Amino acid sequence: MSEEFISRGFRGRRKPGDQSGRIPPGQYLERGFPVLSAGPTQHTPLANWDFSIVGEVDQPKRWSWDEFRALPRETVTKDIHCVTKWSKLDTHWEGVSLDTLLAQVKTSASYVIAFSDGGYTTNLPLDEVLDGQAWVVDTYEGQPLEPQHGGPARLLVPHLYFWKSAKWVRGLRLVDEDEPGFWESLGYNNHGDPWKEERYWGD
Ligand SMILES: Nc1nc2c(c(=O)[nH]1)N[C@H]1C(S)=C(S)[C@@H](COP(=O)(O)O)O[C@H]1N2
Ligand SMILES: [Mo]
Repeated sequence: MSEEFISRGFRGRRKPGDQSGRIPPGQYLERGFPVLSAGPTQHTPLANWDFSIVGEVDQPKRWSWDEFRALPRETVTKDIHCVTKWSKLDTHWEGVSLDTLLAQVKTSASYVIAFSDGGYTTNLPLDEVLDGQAWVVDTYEGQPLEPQHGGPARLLVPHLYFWKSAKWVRGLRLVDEDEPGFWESLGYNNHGDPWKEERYWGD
């Protein structure tokens, strides 16, 4: 056995806390937190803020800020991946699971259109936002989420590229037929799995 083989094998061994294997193809590790917004930062006063579930539902649902804050909360630690090629590891968030929110409606829909203050939208298959895959978060690293990062509340869908994590989110529209959101209609991939490099239309 050659020495080269032995040392390569040794170095390739995974240690706890090792970051190898956590950066999807084509991505680099970012330690800051870049701000990416297609339009101006939104500043909706909490008194005017609500979160609603509308569309293909038995009965639309609406939560005021206080009602939203009183819902069962979860703390999650997730890696996030932006299509502009940065990834951040172990980001800490708090908020309400979409399981909790969507449990309040009956629906036959298969897709979700998240909509935000400022007009941003993004589309997601319903079965990719259930079972602990998506949250409406209002706290980042223990602090209220800053407006530039989508505060008071944003969507967090960490298993897809970060454009699916709509900032300033105000609700979900449930639909039977999929329809492209803001970036999806401008050439970004409809699905956006970073591990499959689903960046652009046709990837
Ligand atoms: N409302 C809204 N949400 C948005 C965007 C946006 O322009 N408007 N940009 C998306 C993109 S492309 C990314 S990478 C992330 C960036 O979030 P950040 O600014 O907190 O890093 O927000 C996503 N959510
Ligand atoms: Mo992005």
